[in-house]
Amino acid sequence: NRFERVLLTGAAGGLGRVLRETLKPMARILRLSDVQPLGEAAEGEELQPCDLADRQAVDELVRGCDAIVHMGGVSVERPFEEILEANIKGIFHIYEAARRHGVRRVIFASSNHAVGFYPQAQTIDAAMPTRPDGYYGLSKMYGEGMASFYHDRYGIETLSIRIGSSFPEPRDRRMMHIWLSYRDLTELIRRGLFTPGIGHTIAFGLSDNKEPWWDNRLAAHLGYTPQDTSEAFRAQIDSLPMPAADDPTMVLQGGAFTAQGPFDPL
Ligand code: NAI
Ligand code: 15L
Repeated sequence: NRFERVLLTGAAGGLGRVLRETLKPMARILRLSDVQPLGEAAEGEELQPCDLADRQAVDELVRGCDAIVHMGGVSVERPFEEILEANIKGIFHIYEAARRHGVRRVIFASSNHAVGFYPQAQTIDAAMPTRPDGYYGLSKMYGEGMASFYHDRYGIETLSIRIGSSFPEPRDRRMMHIWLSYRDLTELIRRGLFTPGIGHTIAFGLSDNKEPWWDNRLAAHLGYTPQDTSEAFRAQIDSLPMPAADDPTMVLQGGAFTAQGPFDPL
């Protein structure tokens, strides 16, 4: 299974730099895009810098691609205006370009912050209402809404991955529950690209961690079975000082994001 040309946005970012390597077998050509420098094009790569807020530029970016792995955008909580440009306008531009150029499959990097206000004590699935924990989480909710609409209206299929914490290692107790290894992220994307008939599927992006907060049964048709687990890091995380019981990182699923803002520039 291989596409002719796959677009990877956010290719200069933390996950994009990893996926630039691991997605290679899934496409003859990977078209890499970001506003930050992308270095030199290797064999099988095309570089196309682009600001996601620029509709015309995104239209050009998507032309000729068979599938899109959309990782680009602001990846933390920021004032609304910044989120509006990169994330909200950005995802609109991506889907409009996909529609215009006949792209049939999108992977959307959603986030746990679309549901960040659920308590850590509650297990949730993808059918439960969103509970965004900021403008960033709201933009991911909007992105999932775009995916749903463009599927219902135009038949474009999307896997929205509500990524937990995808870094080389979990860094605190919260991340033990929601850590997603790079290997498991890559496999989830592969399933999202090549599983037939996914419509708009929302999957939680986590490895095989102990005591997960998320029930992925509604994404069972992907056949995703994580290979890694945060348990490998248990000893080092247990040795960290225990935060207070009411510390935001210990109460709500979105952790510290739930306690940010308000941003008040006026
Ligand atoms: P990152 O911040 O390292 O990478 C995002 C990239 O998007 C950056 O290289 C940035 O330059 C680019 N970007 C920002 N604004 C842009 C614009 N207007 N036009 C074009 N490019 C723009 O974030 P990371 O960790 O690599 O995350 C990738 C995606 O996954 C993001 O969408 C993030 O929201 C999502 N995600 C990541 C998680 C993680 O644990 N790493 C958790 C949940 C979601
Ligand atoms: C996210 O959505 C962010 O992009 C990432 O940087 C982490 O903060 C992650 O969530 C998390 O919740 O740990």
